[in-house]
Amino acid sequence: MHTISFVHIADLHLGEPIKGWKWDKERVWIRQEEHQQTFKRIITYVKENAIPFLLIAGDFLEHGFVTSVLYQFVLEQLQRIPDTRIFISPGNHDPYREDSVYQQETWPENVYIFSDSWETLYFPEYHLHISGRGFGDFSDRKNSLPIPILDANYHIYLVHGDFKEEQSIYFPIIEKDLSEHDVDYVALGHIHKRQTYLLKNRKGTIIHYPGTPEARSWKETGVRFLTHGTIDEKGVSLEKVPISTRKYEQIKINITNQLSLNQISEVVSSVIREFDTNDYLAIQLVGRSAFGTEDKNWLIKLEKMLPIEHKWLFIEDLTLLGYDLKKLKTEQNFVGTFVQLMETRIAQETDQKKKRILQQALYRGLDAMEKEVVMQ
Ligand SMILES: [Mn+2]
Repeated sequence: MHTISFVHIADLHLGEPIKGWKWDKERVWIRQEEHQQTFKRIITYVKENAIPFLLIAGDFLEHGFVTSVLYQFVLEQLQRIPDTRIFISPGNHDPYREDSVYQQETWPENVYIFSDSWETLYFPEYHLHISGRGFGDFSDRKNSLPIPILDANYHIYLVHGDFKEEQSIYFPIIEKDLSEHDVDYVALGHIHKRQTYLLKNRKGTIIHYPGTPEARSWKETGVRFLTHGTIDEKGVSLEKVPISTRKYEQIKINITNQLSLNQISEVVSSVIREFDTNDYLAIQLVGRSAFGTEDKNWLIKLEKMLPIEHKWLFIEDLTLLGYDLKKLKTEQNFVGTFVQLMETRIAQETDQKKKRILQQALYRGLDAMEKEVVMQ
């Protein structure tokens, strides 16, 4: 029996305007270009590994944003792998509508685009059935599955949808119904986070979302992958192959205990040195600090003090206003006594974890007392 090798991707959203861009508009084209580079790299991977099947599980080309330049680019890429059979199951962002690029443009012979009803194709040399369906429009509440094939050797479903979400308006896929099918692998798209499910049915069906190969939002941090799968008599195995061009990383740094700009820059620098100089870093400063109120330009000053090899930093000040402890301490009242007592205890504490808890307790106590004053 043959071993079937395939690459499964989804949710490229090529053409979609960049969301949450944190740098100047003049440079947003760089990010757009990176999404295309990622697709190009996927095609190169398929070519170099002579993969016979490429499965694209929807949200491939963003509806309404596919310019003729983008279409030409995609076409040229697909033409680089004429020996690979390419299957596309349109998603809610690239539905198989009359005004879609899928219906309006011509596609190479090795590309098969599924319409809005299930179809099953058979490849005798691999003993493989592939069933697929696409969105006909921007939403689809009605769940359905293909007609099961009896005695099929290998069977793959390719579809864009919401697994386990029975009320979804984006093609619900019901676990119980799917369990009754003798399918080896369900290649899904829609959820941007990579995930895999295993059904406890006869074939031990594997259901898989590869996630976005290039981050589309700040929720999609870290390295992104394509999925390289194989099916043989032992079953399905999946390999994740890093494919993203550049990573988004979101970092929270607590600066409560940093009292000078130098101290803050040291802490921030040591954190960002852990990351690639190529990464897009969104840094959120949290904790207690009075810097923002005392110096309006402090963030600009801070940025200038950070390692210059990191060119893509975005620093956001989310700190809460700190208290002027020196001043409070001198007050001859309950607050002054409280600050004095807490500072003594913090100074005496040698356990770093307990020290942090005491520091938090100091600020929470001050918050509570402040509220009480307002209430009186
Ligand atoms: Mn998507």
